[in-house]
Amino acid sequence: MIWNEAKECMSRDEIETLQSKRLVKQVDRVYHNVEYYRKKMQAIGIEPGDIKGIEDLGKLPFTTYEDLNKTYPFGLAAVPKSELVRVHASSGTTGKPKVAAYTRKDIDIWSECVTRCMTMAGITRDDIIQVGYGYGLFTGGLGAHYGAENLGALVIPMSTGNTDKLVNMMIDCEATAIACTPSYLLHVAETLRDRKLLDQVKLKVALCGAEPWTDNMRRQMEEMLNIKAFDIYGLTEICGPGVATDCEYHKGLHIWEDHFLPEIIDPATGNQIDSTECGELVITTLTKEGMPLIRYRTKDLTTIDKTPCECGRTMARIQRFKGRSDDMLIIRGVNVFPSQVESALLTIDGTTPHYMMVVDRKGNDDTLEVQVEVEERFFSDEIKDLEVLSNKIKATLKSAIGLNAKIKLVEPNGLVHSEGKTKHVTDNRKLYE
Ligand code: DLL
Repeated sequence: MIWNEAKECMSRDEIETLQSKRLVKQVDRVYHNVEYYRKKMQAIGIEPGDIKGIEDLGKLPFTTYEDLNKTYPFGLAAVPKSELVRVHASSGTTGKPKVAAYTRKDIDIWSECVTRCMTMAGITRDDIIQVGYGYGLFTGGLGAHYGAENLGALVIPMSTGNTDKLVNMMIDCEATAIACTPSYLLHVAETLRDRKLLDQVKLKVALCGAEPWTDNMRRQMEEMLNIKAFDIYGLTEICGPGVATDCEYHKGLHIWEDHFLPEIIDPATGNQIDSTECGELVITTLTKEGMPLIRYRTKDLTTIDKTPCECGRTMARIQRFKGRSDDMLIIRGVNVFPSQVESALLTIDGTTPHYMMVVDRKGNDDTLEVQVEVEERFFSDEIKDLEVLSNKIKATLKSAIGLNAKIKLVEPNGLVHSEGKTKHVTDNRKLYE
């Protein structure tokens, strides 16, 4: 089933004509309404009149996290604050969070996009869907929630944090669909198995995203729960979940090109490359009013396939991600930059700037160990001092990155000190295929 056939099945010509029209309008809006963009465009000698269609996209400047940081929180808003109705945010590097601000219409379009994704996964208004993404500043919970309500499904807004309760509600309310991170769904499946409840589950479908996952994980969850699992992609800056999803043929994730204009660039040079070659995904929001973004560098590495899909949709497909062009990690669904860990450590007396983050997956749970070199004196002092320091580091990291890490204190020079680019992360999970 297709939610919005008129849009999802346009011919390539129709898609590009619409994109061109919307791009011209969007560039004109940001130029006149957002001083930061106007200055950025003026700096490279570009005026709205120079952009006649998508063929001129490459003339426009990129938007990066640094731009969001400089203009935090509302410097890129293209409407007065009174027209904004919501903000969401996710972690930045060491600076400010990445904030997205929405008008009422932005929320409606976002909901439409999520509804399309849900319909693509076979979810209908007759379904009972549990939303197991976090509600709050993270876009997952409210994004999935509004999309499901727009579809007319019955929504159970579970959020995260209490798996036993989620499992009880799943059985009692006879949930037929679930939206949560893939690693969490595997954890839910194990809980159901351990509580011997698997035969009472009525689930048919799962919509998983917010972190990379593999076909192997898909097979595992499909077999354990007897469901079909779909991949949903999105990022806070663009709106949240619902930028793209895979259909039943699982040959890439259809991106809603009437709202998000994708391109692929070489992350090293910034040059546009053939979209069938792997590079960084760059997205321009074509209809966003609150905080429109021009050529936003997602840092996600992928390719784009514009050939028609067997499902009948004509919207291009981005392939499963090959990695990121920066060092962001997603641990238990939480975005973490090593630089956040580094600056948190620097605030603690007794630690040195030498650290290593070891990320692993035990069963289906991500683990994070932070190994930190500390000053000599702690090792000659009493064990109790080491414990105090370790607890302090743990608490500081928890507040900086929102995750509980295991702390391992290391004597000076106990970690490898490289002369070149120091490696601060060992990720033993194999999440990108
Ligand atoms: O993770 C939005 C979201 C919520 C997507 C719920 C899907 C479901 P952020 O916290 O801003 O937003 O993180 C965005 O997460 O740039 C990717 O690196 C990664 N990511 C998101 N979805 C996927 C996916 C939400 N399906 C960053 N596969 C993105 C791989 C994903 N990576």
